[in-house]
Amino acid sequence: MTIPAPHGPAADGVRRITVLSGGYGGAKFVQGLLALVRERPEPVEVTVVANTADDLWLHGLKVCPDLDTVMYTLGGGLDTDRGWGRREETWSVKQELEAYGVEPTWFGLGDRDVATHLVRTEMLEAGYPLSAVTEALCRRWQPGVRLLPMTDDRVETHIVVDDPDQPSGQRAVHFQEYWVRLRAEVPARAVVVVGLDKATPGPGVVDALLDADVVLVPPSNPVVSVGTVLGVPGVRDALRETGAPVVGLSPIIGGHHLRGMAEQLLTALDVEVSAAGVAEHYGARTAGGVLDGWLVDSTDADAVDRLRGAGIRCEAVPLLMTDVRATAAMAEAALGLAAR
Ligand code: FO1
Repeated sequence: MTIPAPHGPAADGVRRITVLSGGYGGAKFVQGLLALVRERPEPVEVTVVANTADDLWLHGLKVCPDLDTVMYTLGGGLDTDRGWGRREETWSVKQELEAYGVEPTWFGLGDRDVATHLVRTEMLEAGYPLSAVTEALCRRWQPGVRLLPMTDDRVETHIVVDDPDQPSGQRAVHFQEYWVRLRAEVPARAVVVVGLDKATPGPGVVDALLDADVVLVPPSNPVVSVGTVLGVPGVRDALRETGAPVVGLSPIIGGHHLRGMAEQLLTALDVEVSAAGVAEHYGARTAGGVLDGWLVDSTDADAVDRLRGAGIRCEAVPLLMTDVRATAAMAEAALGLAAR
């Protein structure tokens, strides 16, 4: 299927695009971006800086959901119905662990997926940093982008929830427990990203931001995906310093997220759950934030004037990633806004 060649200036000089990404939303956006740039006469290199704060140690294995979701999605190995893990998956290991009564049973690793975690854990224990591990795994999957962990240091998002059994009345649970076991059905009182303040950007991350011609912020979760990438010390500085325009796409349409738990987490941070609220949360670069431009969905056209007043270039376009063609059109609109 051919994507219509962009009607913008063909040679607009964009050679390097860097994308800050979480899991499935970010990966789907990059699929559309790759389809678009592959139609261009000159080669374009896409670098994805992915969130690693969803990571967890499970049964002695290091699991990196967002890195794996980007790698599997772009490498053609993802189960697109689930939005995570491998297609054609089997669950014998999970069933055997349950038979042994091993917890947690609420988070399942597929048999094929276990191999990824075995390779990663083995390499980490041999002393390789997560960035080298990711590069090695991508040699098999060929995602068509340079996939960089936001940091090689250990960071983990924990969510504070109510717990009457605790003297404080609250307790912190790992993000995966909040999302997968609690199904984000209880209020999130706070988001704590353990280790983030001491983390350093992974190899290549700062340069990928400084050397980019365009930086894109896809419709990933603004708190536990994009927010954590922005929270790595040095990343915001690089975004403020880069000569590249920084353009984002709203993950909130008509006041709601499409999937995931952005509404709950934005509420925990007292951020307005709207296309404009997220953009203002990221902030205009001219006011110490990170955004030059922001795309909102057509249904949120009322946000355009408000954001322009806040110093953020804004346009309303269809933002539903229904298929690669629709997503490519979103990517084209983002590049178009960046070029203006
Ligand atoms: N999500 C679930 O809802 N249930 C699971 O058992 C589960 C297992 C799992 C294993 C590996 C992996 O990479 C992702 C997995 N996820 C599961 C999804 C995960 O919670 C999400 O990919 C992100 O962390 C949130 O965006």
